[in-house]
Amino acid sequence: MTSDARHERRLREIEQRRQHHERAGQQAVQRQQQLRALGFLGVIVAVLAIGGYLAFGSFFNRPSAAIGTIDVQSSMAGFTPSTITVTAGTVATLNWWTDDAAMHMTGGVHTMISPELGMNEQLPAESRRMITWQVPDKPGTYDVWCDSCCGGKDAPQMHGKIVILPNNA
Ligand SMILES: [Cu+2]
Repeated sequence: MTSDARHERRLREIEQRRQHHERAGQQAVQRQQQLRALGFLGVIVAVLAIGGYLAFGSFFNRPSAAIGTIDVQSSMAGFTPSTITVTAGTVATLNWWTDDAAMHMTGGVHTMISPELGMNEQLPAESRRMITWQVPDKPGTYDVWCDSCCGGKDAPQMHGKIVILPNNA
């Protein structure tokens, strides 16, 4: 074998090794890019999952019989709205609130009283209470009143109505 041929072969070997290294390098870069893409996808999935949980989590966690939250304000004018409607046998959530100061009310509270419904609740001045109420399974229209301000039970404006609809579910 001539020295030229040996030299030639040596050059070929070097070139092959170089190409091999290059391919390995490219593959490593591709793997890195794939990993990065996977990581990014993972972040997107996590964000969607967390967002979905925040948007629907409380909804899914509600008791199946729950209806929407009912806002009720107590004031010197009585209950606003003066009639609330719920469904028998469901869980109702009342968001009960007042802006009134304590000095206008006996004991510093508004009350929500309905002996027929076993209801006797108090709401401190300038506050808000969430009441989770298991609505009794007795459809009808019930009287409810506040007995701690403005004449109480004797004053017509201190009365409201709770309408319990039959549960057809
Ligand atoms: Cu009151």
